[in-house]
Amino acid sequence: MATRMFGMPVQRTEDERLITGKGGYLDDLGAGAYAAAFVRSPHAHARVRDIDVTGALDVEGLVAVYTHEDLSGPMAEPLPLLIPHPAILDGRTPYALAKEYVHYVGEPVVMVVARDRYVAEDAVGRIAVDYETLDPVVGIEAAARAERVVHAGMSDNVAAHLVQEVGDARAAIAAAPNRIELDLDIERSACTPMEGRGVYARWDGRDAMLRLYSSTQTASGVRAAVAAKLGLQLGQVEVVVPDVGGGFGVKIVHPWPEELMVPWAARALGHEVKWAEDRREHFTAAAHERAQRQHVTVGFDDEGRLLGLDVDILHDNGAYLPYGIIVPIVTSTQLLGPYKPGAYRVEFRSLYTTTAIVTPYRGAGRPQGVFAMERTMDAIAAHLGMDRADVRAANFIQPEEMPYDQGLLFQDGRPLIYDSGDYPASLEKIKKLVGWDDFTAYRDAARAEGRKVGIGLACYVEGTGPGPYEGGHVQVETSGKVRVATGLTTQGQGHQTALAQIVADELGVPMSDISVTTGDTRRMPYSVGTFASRGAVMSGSAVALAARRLKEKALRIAADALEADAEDLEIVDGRVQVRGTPSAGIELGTVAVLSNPLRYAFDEASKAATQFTGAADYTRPPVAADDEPGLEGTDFYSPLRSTFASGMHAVVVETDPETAEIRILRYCVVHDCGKLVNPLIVEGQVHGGVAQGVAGALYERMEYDSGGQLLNASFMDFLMPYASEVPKVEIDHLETPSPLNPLGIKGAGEAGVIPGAAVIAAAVEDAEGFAITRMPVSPSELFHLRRRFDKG
Ligand code: MCN
Repeated sequence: MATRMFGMPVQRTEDERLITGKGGYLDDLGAGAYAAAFVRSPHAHARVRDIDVTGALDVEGLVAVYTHEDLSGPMAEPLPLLIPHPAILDGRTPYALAKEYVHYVGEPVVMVVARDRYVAEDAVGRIAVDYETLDPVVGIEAAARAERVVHAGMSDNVAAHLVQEVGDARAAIAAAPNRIELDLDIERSACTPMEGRGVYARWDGRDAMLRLYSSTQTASGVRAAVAAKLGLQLGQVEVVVPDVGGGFGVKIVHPWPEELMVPWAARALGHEVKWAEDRREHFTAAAHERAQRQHVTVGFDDEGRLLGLDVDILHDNGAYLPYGIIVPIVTSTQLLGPYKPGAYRVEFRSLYTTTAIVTPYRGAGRPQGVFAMERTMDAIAAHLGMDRADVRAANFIQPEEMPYDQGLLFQDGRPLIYDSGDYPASLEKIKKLVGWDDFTAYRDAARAEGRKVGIGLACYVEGTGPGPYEGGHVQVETSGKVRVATGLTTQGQGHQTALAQIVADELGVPMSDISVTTGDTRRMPYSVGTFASRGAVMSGSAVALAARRLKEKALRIAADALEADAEDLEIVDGRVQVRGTPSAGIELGTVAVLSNPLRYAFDEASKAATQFTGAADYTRPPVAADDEPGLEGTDFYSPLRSTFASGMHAVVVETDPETAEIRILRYCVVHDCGKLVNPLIVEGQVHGGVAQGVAGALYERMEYDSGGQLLNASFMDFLMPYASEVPKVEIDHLETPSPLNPLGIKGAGEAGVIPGAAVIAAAVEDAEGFAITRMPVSPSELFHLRRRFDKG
């Protein structure tokens, strides 16, 4: 038998192309396209009184200038609210171009199309917009106070309000022998992918087709939204996603205003149009996340067991909510992690502010939830003088209690049920990996030398691989090469490699014979997209099912040709053969020839040459009467519910007694994403996630001033950690297979980032001896905290 590829640490096959400059990104396309640029609001909140474009009209090379007045029909209406929810009280979404008001700095007001980007930017500079400035609403406190409102017609800034309760939490807390309250704060942050957003559109009048390229996380979502807004049928729009230099959630929104305006202008002008976001636009006009204030009240017994937990969350959702309220819903439901909370009550208010919109950023609300829960665990341990790991262990859901229903409703409205996991085993692993039990001696010895070191631990669970569905298409060429397509898109996760590994095993062909296409609606028109760590679970399962379907057909045709029973056949290294008699067989490519009445074969050796294997046979059906011609299989995977990955991080830090610099000495991860398709890829995903977790804990934040101006909208001012600041990550895996999908997989793409703020806060707290309740924490903030603590 050929080696099984599932589970092997195969090097990513796409990387050579990508790291040798052969990738094709959005801005590499459309050399002859007109360029678009946008006049964007310089104010956080204003009424647009007048737009005077005359200054731009004599700029040489200008093609067109558009304002909201040029739009009609669905294009003149607000953008869709993509994920409605009953808790949304007033769901505001932006217009493609601002209509009367602007609600954040960077909101698109005018679109300019020109010969090239230089000309377009010159024209942008000559357009005069007369604004009547209004009061900005910046930050959660200001939004909650509601002295000023963001949106006309609203009496406050509450976009959504949700309460979920299991049992009577307040009564349980009141009756508990111990009680603690915590006020916690996570600041606004954002992902900064290497490549910003971008879109390039071609309108083909001959067949009335829109051909769209977008740097998006959801090709089919963009297709559906653009078709609806432009008054086109789905079949008139094709979306192709080229190589994407990172998404991390920000490219999930569909459509972005620019993603609508570019194809709209391409059709209006009968000419290709392209827009590639610049870095400043990305900082101000794309999406941010995190930003929450949490008030936790917890009641517990003398052994540290939770009796009641009451969490009140204020969430900053920025100026609009085109993507709904996924982030605070995820925080409020997945906050519980691996624990049984006793009675639980959670309430959140999602607030409008005059700042960039908030949509999921890798981890999507979970880093905030884990921060609340894990800070609470540490506070309980401190209160009772218990070991922090023991408090956690006292509250774990046990493996034999799986599947475990937390009694809450998940973001899709279905019950939140953990399918599998072994939290006590993870805890044992992480304690061993980091040397938890030996740390006290190490800390004491370090203190004796005047050094401050601390250790932290944080646990999380993560609902991954949500539905509703994803598709797979597998096709064997007559050369024996296998083409796989799935609709979700790739931003650097290594899907080409991992999906090829799955198909290689299912079909019995070498990986080198398999190519994988993602994010192309021409190959797979129905899809959902890449987010919520769903690629491996959803597309992995879909391509496996499609390959199984194809295999069945291949064996049927081969059985006919070999005059054997299909059940006696197997596929080994791309050859269908009789089990136990390998000499009796035919190549899979030949089966593909037989599956098509034209009997057309492609000669792989000479590439250009083709040959017919005998005359085309029009008289005989290629396969069984009810089969279709061609050796292809398509299938869709649609799970019952999400599968729950989990993990634990432990960190050792050292804080400088004078400068308050925080250095990470060790970063350990135990990770359970079910069966690993490719451990090398998973570890790469964890490393990347940890880098973003460290960034969110120690460096990155979006700093608005009180007027709503983003103060650090460039890499000169936004503090991103470099390789020198990201620690070496030590990883151990636990594999508790998911019973929900055919491969036993759970997602891995967000795991690394989720406990970052919680675990680093815990370690800094341990080093310093006072509570850390606000993240990120910089050296100067730590310095001031020390002074406050020293003063008592
Ligand atoms: N994998 C595996 N075995 C598992 C689980 C996953 O081998 N048991 C592999 C998968 O085959 C895939 C990778 O790990 O190659 C990530 O898989 P998965 O967890 O399914 O996540 P997705 O494919 O859905 O990717 C989305 C996820 C999210 S939500 C964000 S945000 C994120 C992330 O992936 N954005 C990324 N990782 C990123 N990595 C890069 N380089 N760029 C981004 O924008």
